[in-house]
Amino acid sequence: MFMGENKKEMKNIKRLFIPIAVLFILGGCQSHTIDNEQNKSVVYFRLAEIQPPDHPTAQADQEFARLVEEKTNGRIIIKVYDNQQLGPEIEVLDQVRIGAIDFARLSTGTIAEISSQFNVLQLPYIYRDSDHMWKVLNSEIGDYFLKSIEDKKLIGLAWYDAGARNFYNNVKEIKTKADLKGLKFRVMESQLMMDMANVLGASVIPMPYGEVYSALQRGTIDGAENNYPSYDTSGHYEVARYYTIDEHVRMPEILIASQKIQSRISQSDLEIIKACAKESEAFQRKKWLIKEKESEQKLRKAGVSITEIENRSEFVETVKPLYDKYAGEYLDIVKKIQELK
Ligand code: GTR
Repeated sequence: MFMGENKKEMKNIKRLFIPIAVLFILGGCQSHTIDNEQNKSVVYFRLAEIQPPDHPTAQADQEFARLVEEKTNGRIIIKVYDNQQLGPEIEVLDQVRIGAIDFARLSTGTIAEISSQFNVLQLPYIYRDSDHMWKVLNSEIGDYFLKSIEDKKLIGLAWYDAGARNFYNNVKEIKTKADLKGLKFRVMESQLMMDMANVLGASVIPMPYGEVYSALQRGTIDGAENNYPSYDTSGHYEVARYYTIDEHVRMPEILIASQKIQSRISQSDLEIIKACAKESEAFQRKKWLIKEKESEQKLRKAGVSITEIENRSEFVETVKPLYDKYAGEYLDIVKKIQELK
């Protein structure tokens, strides 16, 4: 646990009072059990997704919801609210914890803000490549992390792919670490990501995903960092045309549920939900690989300048001190991850 986490939680609870009240008024009724025409009892749930409908994670949420409806014979209906309709990720996470939102697909970067050990899963350059990351997520390490959020009033359901994150900006081509100096990048509201960009020499401004496009337009920031599909579907490439492939982190996505859902469904339906979530992983990974390629092609056609950093050793060396700071307590897990072949 980070020191001061309790204090932070108190602040979060206060901060959430108004949005939650509004949510209960506007949306609460949608998650009540009702009778449909066949007089069958149906439970409705809401799933929060920040990405737009053409993004692979949003498509996987839909697939998950489809599977749940099919496998429960329509007893459980999950409605996906994509495109940030239910708010920024940090707030969605708080609301899932108190049960105001039932499900969410989030970045593990967001989860790490309430469970610091998640930083291990997104340490810069911890994975050799995508296959290595998936071996970790599909191993007992992945299972351990999904289970570990039970003490945060959450149920960890599944992992989705988010590729590798890369810097982009609207000032100049980045060829070396030194080129990052003096540029202001938006990062997620994640302490690790702030530190990572700082040690690489960049200035950082943490802000919600939904504010990045206009911040780039206004010049509040010079750039941000994300994977190909997000850079594409957010439209950020229209206002920041230099993309630098440095692959500083692989930050998996996670599908979670509120533990509060358990009061409204049977244990056997919960097991069905868990199985459907796991089943949707393969669907998402397939969609991910297709979209990553499509986005890259689209961006190249649109004239985006794409620079691959071939020798990443100066990046890898510079971020090493972050391992002690963020994984000092979890070096056993770091070792297990690194040794997994
Ligand atoms: C995306 C991810 C989102 C969000 C976003 C961000 O890759 O899918 O969940 O974390 O990055 O940068 O805020």
